[in-house]
Amino acid sequence: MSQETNKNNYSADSIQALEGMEHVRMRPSMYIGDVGVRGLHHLVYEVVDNSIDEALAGYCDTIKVTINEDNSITVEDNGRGIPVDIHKKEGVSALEVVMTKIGAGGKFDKDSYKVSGGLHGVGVSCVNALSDLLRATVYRDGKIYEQEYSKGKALFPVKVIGETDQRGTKVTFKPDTTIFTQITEYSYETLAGRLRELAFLNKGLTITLTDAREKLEDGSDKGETFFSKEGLKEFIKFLDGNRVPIIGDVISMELDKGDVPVEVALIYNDTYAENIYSYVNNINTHEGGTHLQGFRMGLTRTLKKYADASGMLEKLKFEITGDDFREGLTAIISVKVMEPQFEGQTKTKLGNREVVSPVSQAVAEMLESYLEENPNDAKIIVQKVILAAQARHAAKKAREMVQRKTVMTGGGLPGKLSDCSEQDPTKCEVFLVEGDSAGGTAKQGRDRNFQAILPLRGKILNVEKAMGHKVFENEEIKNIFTALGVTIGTEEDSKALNLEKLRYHKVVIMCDADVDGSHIATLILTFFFRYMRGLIENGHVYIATPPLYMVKKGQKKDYAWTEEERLSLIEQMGSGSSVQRYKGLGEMNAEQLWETTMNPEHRILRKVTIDSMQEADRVFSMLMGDEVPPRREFIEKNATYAKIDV
Ligand code: 0RA
Repeated sequence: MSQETNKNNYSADSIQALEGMEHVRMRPSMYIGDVGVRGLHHLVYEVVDNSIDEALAGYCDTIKVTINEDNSITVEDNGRGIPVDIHKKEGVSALEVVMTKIGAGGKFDKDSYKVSGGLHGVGVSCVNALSDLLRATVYRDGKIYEQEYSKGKALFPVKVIGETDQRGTKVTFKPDTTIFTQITEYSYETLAGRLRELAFLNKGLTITLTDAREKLEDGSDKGETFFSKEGLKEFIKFLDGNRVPIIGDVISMELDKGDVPVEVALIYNDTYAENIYSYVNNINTHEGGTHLQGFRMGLTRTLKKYADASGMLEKLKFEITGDDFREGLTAIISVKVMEPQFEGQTKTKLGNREVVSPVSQAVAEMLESYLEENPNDAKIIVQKVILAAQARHAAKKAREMVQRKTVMTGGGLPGKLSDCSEQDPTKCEVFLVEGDSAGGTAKQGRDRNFQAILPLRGKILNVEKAMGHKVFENEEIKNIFTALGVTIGTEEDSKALNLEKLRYHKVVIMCDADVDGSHIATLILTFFFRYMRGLIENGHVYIATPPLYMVKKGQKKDYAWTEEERLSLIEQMGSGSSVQRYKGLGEMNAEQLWETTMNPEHRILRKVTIDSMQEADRVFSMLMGDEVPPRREFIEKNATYAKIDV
């Protein structure tokens, strides 16, 4: 909904406004994206955003979020309190206007620097419309005011319920379960993730999360406090905590260029991966946009200038490209824009052209002075860039070899691939199987009409730690590329992924259900994450889940995937049953493997999705990095992909 529409709605009469609330209830997805997990959590963010605005305006430094026992949510801040005086035009309190008129927001305060706002920026009235019950409590001018609403309609005029010496606003709402039908429970982890992020993005602000549904051993509620003194600098340390930095410290800065406040923090680590996160008004702009463009320009221009002047490039026989400056780079860029224009498929791409130059100037200024003051770090960065350029050059050659081979041999499929007979990719599946022996069993057990098998020998290359050209020289990886029919790299973009010729719409990773198996699955996933992210994003990647046990009695046998299932099967079959623990795929015969793990009728396939890029990246870097102890512990405690598999 555009700003214009908001204003029109605001000045419209109350009948129309009521229709506005009805419309939200009729078409909730138009306002909050969906009525699933995302939409449910979005309600919280929408309310929190109002308090963040109050903090950005300089009147509030603490926000408390509580998941109550009945799964309602309370958001409380210590700001000025939403005004409760009678709104001249509407004839009701300002609080009621904010809560019941679509698009009223905090807009009646012209001076407020309203830059926050949820992805859809719909305001708290939408939350109200989608709540069974919402209670607003305002602490202001020595009094406590209260008003309640149901499905967006006020139940009574604002009333005074007591006296106070506090200031602030408290909103409690219970999502309407006739609208949020599939998912009604809040996830502590999801809320914690977003609130932690908001604390990093708004330094100095204290945000607490309490989960009253869960008691700790001492009887208190589970909870956390998020506070960041240094903002993005600490955010980078959090994101890159599992990687080894190659420069002394995080480079960070804050600059106000023109009307655009810019905050940037970056570090170089010893990997070859690029991780840049960008935000506009606290919203993660997954699709990038003009601020990211400005960041890249500033970074490339400044580093190139420095590298040229250093004389270190003299022996390099080819040009350095933008990509080369971003290998091993982790960066966060956060800008505040008064009237952001969001574009792109998921409306997370900033379109405002006027943002490019302030950002690129700010980044250039910051980097220039950093490089001057830290010549050792500057040298390390330039050396890293040169290595990246050389590796890219080598990778291009290696890739051309792979692709030439594919073209020349007319599709030249890998010898190890047992292909299926079906030609329509949408109906085809390929199983990437750990080890030749399990591969053999899978080959016997499969339905050859639509299921192909590609055995992978042992552990595949850890791409997180390998340079680009090594990746394309790796036999197993070359096999995956050619088997899938996927190519990467065009003249303009060396990392562009071409999925047009994808030969299978389901790519299933099938590994042992043990620690080694999940390690291998993670290696393959890391490879997809870094080199074929589109494959995951388009929902083509799955994980097969072989059973852990077979319970048998006489001729009767059944399989169990969990401890509970095992126990319940033993109970069902009664005395005399025996249990076989499957340590690996190799212990199953072809028929068992088909029945339990490959047959679409019975199998459990888990689709891999990338819900939170940052979390996925943190998990991958931890699992694949040098730091062994956290990795072992994590693999042993979790299914490896717990965090990326939703
Ligand atoms: C506009 C004006 C004033 C307060 C607020 C907005 C306000 C809104 C929210 C929403 C959640 N918490 C909030 N806290 C404050 C008051 C202006 C004044 O007192 O002069």
